[in-house]
Amino acid sequence: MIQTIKTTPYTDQKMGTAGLRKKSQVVLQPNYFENFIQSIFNVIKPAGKTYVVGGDGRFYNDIAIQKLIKMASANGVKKLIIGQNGYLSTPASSNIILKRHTDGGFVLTASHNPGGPNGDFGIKFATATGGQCSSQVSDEIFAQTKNISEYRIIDAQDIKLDTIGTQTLEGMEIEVIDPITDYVEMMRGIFDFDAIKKLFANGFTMCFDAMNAVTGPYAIEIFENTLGAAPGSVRNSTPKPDFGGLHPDPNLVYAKDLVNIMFGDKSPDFGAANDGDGDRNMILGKKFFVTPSDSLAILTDNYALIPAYKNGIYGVAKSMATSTAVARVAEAHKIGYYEVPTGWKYFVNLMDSKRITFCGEESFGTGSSHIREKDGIWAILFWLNIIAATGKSVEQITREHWQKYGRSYYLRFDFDGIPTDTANDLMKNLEQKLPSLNGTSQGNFKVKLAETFVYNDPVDHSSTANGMRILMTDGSRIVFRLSGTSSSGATLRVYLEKLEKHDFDAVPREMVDELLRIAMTIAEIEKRTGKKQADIIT
Ligand code: VG1
Ligand code: CO
Repeated sequence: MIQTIKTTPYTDQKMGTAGLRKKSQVVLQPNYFENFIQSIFNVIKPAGKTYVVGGDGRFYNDIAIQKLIKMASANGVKKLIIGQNGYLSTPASSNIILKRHTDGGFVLTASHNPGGPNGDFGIKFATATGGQCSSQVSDEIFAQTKNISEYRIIDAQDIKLDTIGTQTLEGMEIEVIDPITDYVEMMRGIFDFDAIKKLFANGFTMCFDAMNAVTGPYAIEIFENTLGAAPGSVRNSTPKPDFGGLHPDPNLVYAKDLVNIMFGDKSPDFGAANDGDGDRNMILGKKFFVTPSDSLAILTDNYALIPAYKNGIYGVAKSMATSTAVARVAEAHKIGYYEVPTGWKYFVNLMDSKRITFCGEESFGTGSSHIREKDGIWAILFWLNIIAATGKSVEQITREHWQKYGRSYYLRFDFDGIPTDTANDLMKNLEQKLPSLNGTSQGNFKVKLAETFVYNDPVDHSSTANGMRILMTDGSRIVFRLSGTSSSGATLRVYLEKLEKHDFDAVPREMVDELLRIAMTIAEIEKRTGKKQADIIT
């Protein structure tokens, strides 16, 4: 039976860089989740339509998914395609949206943010493109959340999601699918699985850390069962509601067990990790770390080694904050090159219009037009395929890349937990200062251009401002942005890049030290936030 429940609005349901992301305790407030879902429905008019539903298995996934199912039925949805037990990685969900030509999908995740009652919860909403909804759509949804007075839900028992098959709820079809099979098939269609199988058969070793999040079962099936990596190559492979206390963000700080393994004695040949919902990746070799910006450049440079791309690729795109390494590759290969604001949704139009095939972000995100989200396992298979095809190690491949194109030393400095007003004032002050910086000398650098970054989408002609950049005459860069994924307070991100043509063995932190001092001074970071140094450096 359909129930119409009266509710009152919350004022903080604005989506950020990737969906809605909040503290779990905020989402647990009465009707908080329901209000948000009904607001989406009010905008997308879901009657008669089909959606994909899944999540990364974090705390509240199981309860939220039941609410979502019952609300979808009450709002006239024709069909839901749901991952078994409510699990789907973000890339697997995007694949199913496209493969089954659905009208969109929901992934219940706060991505790389920690989970559990004291962690974060979130919702990513995708359209029929397979990518997350545009800012225009999320603005309309936000407007709905501020005016909502009721929502619709079916009063029924919980749906069983543990068995594959089809059932109905008040006329709505519910198809529970294996979340892994379609994804493995897609990967098999892109990469040379036989070559990678041979690599493992010849004794190649890897360690993949699923960080107790959603990609564990995908990784076991692909790396161990299909490609023959030794049993135990995948660690932390069982998704847990609190990720076993891990912070499922694949970087040198949070994936530290994997880093210790890869930098220890007898390290495997290859190391990798994914984030909570499986769209991010970190790549490591023996005692060697590949920055995500370099990874994007290296994958692009080696596209011809991959069966699906060997006949040529369209262009490549990166988020503005990502290092310029891939720009040099695009120039060498004479392919299109685009810089977009931070957030995967900005790549979608470029992929749909065949302007780009590959894209990536400095935040451990890499992907291609096989779907409309970044894809952690895709990036790892790409690296394995390159290694299988060339017989070279991760370090060799990367060093040869630097020899050819130069090395962009690159680090991101995050200043966390800043009061929102303080952060906004800091950015406003900086913006006013930018014009006066043009042409000035800053230490050993000379400013070529200091500006607010504005992206004009070539497809829908929308215009988006995101962050500020100071470009130096030697190719070095300083970028400032406020995070759009923090669940409380503000995070200031300062991205530093120094291009080096000859010295490839320096310590990145030392290489960017002068740029950091310049950035701290120009933005008055210590004076305004009281912080002498960043909280996290990645
Ligand atoms: C961060 C990253 C951005 C990424 C986004 C979502 O956003 O910087 O590159 O697209 O997270 O990633 P922000 O606004 O906090 O800088 V995921 O893996 O959470 O979907
Ligand atoms: Co993610």
